Amino acid sequence: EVYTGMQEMSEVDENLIVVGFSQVGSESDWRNAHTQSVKEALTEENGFYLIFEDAQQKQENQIKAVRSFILQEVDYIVLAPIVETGWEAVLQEAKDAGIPVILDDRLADVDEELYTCWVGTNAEKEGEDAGLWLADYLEKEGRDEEEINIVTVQGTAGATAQIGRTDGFQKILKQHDNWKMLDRMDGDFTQAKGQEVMETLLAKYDDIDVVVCENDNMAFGAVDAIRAAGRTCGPDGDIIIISFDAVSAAFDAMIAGEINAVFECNPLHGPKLQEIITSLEAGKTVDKIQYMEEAYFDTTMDLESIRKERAY
Ligand code: GYE
Repeated sequence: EVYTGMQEMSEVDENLIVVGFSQVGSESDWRNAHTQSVKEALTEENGFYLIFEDAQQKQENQIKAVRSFILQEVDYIVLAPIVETGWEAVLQEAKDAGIPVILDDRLADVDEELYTCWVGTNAEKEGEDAGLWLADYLEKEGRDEEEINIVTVQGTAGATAQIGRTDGFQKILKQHDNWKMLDRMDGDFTQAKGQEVMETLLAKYDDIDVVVCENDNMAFGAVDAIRAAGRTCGPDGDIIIISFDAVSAAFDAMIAGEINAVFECNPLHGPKLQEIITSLEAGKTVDKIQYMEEAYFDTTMDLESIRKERAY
């Protein structure tokens, strides 16, 4: 049961740890897996009372949610900030109220006194890994001297995952004089926007060799746009597709030969949050920055077997 409505707060068993969680939205498969993981870990059975608020991709809704958590005097606030900027005031309010804030998934650009710790992904490393993979792939294909035209379908502008993946890939791009970034466009991490942006890019450029999609759902949209334009992609097609997240549907797309490689972003943060809060309750200190473990997958691997072992 997910609770809303302040008057019921007095009915909550006082032995439970009350956590207010402000989620970004439900823009992607990754996000849905992330929500589910948090809901499955912070249960009454495990000693928690979770107040879940979906901000529908709007920062103002997240700010409202954090303020309502403060009014409800929750024990902890978990915040997945949609973008990095604009959090100073409301997080200061939480601090003044004495409520610890755990940043989750994305970072907030605030004084580090304003949050207890952060759990998430090393997005910059993911971007770099994607660039290194591309260099290796092109070399194996005998195309390492060729002029390579790249476009990026970017995640929500100003979100940690967007900034990191863009910067990380750019770092490797700069090491290759023959790689050219033709364009970067915002696809807001959704499949519909990814498709729309890819349609625009295909209309604008007829010589795209590589599409970097900053999450899987945008990659699914991009693949649809490429096929609708009568073009081909994947290992046997003429456009290389690189993506991030590694949700289950991305394995289908790699197995179907539509996407070349996916850089994993692990959404299963629930157990980690449970562990952090339990430690804090016991008066222990926790690491300020906590990265999830991540791998990458491409079509040269035994994807069917790998997928069987995976939980999302
Ligand atoms: O990659 C994307 C989601 O912030 C890491 O947000 C997260 C990203 C994830 O919408 O699919």
